[in-house]
Amino acid sequence: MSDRVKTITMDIVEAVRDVMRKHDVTFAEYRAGVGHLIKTQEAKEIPLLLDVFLNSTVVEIENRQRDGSKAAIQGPYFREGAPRVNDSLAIRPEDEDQPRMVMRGRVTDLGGSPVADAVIDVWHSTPEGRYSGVHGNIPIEYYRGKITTDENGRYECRSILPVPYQIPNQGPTGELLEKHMGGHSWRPAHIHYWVHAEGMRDLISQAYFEGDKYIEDDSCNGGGTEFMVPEAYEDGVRVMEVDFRLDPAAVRAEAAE
Ligand code: MBD
Ligand code: FE
Repeated sequence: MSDRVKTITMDIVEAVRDVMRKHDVTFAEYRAGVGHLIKTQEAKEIPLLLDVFLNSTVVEIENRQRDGSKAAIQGPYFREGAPRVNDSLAIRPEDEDQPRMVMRGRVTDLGGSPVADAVIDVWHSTPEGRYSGVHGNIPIEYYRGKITTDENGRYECRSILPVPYQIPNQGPTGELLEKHMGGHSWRPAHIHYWVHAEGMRDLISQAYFEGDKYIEDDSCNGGGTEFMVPEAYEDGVRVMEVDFRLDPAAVRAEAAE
């Protein structure tokens, strides 16, 4: 048994009980809440629901321990096993005419020395704001890949440009955000990154595009302008220059006994 699981679970239950008492929650309301969770489960939206409300809090806690680049929310649509890519992510044939971007930058340690052979998992949505391997029948090979840094810590890879993005809003999570909470389900256009390097602390991050009105009005509380990349073009292609300064991996605690 893990003391931490027990302690946190009891605290969650107590926190929810306090909210119920504060608002005199009725039996009918309680059943409505249970019903909403059943719908969320049936729509396979539990990861989405939790990430909308709570991913940003894990990020906040994580960032207290970081001296280098800050982490951002991961969202529910990372998938393991993306292919290694060189100069471009795989582009769907029907998106050939879409505007392009080039992602590039440098991975360094806290002192600014390059980190070679870092692997950066990148993933982003289609121009309809959907993720491959998750929504519809978009084959998983599109818009996902692992980029490797060269001996100077540099990476560069092309893709199409993601667009302002509405999280799936036809199900219970959208209903909660829009109908019951009077909000919206938009996120700024974004690229997701997960940086891995030997001896370094993993970094999960995102990049937003300057000029996107949802950067500071994000349904998922995505960290705002801190992750915004200034608008820049090269031969008409949007350049997304993002550097990552990695913290060292946490020193493993020696076995206590
Ligand atoms: C996403 O694509 C996303 O990035 C987040 C944080 C939540 C829902 C969908
Ligand atoms: Fe996303």
